[in-house]
Amino acid sequence: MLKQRRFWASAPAVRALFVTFLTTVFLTSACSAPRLPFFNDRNAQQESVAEPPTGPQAPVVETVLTGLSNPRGVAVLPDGSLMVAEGGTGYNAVDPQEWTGRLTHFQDTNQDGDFEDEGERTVWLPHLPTYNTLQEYETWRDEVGGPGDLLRHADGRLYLTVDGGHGRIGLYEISPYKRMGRNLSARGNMNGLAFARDHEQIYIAESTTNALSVVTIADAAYRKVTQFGALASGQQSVPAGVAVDPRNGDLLVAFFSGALVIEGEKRPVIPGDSAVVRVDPENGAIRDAVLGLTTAIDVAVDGDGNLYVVEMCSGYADLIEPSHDLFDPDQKPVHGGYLRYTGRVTLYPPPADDEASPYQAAVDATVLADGLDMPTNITLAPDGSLYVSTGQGTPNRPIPGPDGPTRIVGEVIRITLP
Ligand SMILES: [Ca+2]
Ligand SMILES: [Ca+2]
Ligand SMILES: [Ca+2]
Repeated sequence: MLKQRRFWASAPAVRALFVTFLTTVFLTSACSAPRLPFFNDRNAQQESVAEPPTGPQAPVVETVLTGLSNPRGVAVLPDGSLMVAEGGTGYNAVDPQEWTGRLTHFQDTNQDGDFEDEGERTVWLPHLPTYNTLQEYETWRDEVGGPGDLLRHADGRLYLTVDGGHGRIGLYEISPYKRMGRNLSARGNMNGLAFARDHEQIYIAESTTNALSVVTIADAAYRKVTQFGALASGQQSVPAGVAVDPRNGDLLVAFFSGALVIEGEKRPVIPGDSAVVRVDPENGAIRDAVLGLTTAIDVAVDGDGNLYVVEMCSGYADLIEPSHDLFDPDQKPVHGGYLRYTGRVTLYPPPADDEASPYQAAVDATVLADGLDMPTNITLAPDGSLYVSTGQGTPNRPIPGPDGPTRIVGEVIRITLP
């Protein structure tokens, strides 16, 4: 399948790539000519790397934002502009004015396909909490907490989860005038959010309590929908993402899965034990939807019931001591707990009926993008494209990359399906 191609989204560049691609296919198939370089347009050459798609039916994967610090929730506004929550650097300063979690509006005002021009980035909330679990909870992994998932209501208000560690937790309502308002819930870590179909309630994946809950926007009334049990190897389920099936209101929940210690060895991940389940919002009944996943961290469902699943990585590597200096740019490149550049986005068609057996990732997954560096969140835009946040971890920390040492950088990619 398609490897990630990285280039700035610009309409001329996309057209150039497509024309070049068609020309290449035509020449190679019709003329038996020597294989041409895939990108022979100067601009395309500069703006792209990696492998060409496998055919005209392959999805297009573009980097639309780079240089971010732990991008998480993305909301696509009706005008096509983006609101992006960033978890920040993870440096938990004593002075809140130095906190780097934030919420930013990205607007391509000159319509040249990027968000790089003057006035195209407006920071709404600049100093939101940020911390690293390695330092606060000694997890032996490089994991940044802060602003997390983000939803935009039909009335223009935004809902943002913030996990700032130790007591700094909330599901905040933000007005269209950039004001942070009510905190609708402070119950444990709320990794994933989804609106009910009528936008009157918000479903919450609570990773620390292994629960799925719902809060009513009008009065902040709280109800637990269901409680999740242990997974295949006995580890916690850690629900990380939630989506509502627009056809019937079912809830799809991604179980990231928890860490285990087996015979004295710390294992942040048991590959294949992660899953996506389908939950009845009325009675909390749980059915398996996809099994055999690894670190499923978010889900989305489209109007036809197609299920999109984000897996953060395929395994673990290089656990780090809690004394490790994450902010030293001269450290030796290490993965830091999770295997970098092994995340992916996969697609599963709607199940045939209520009795259908669950999908098995190893045989049923259609890979839309892989080799991603620690993706965390997915948003299905009104036009059907998918926005995925990548680059979890301490920004600028040296890590092993696919082509040698590199550094962590937060990005948002867009996947456009054929
Ligand atoms: Ca622009
Ligand atoms: Ca520009
Ligand atoms: Ca989400």
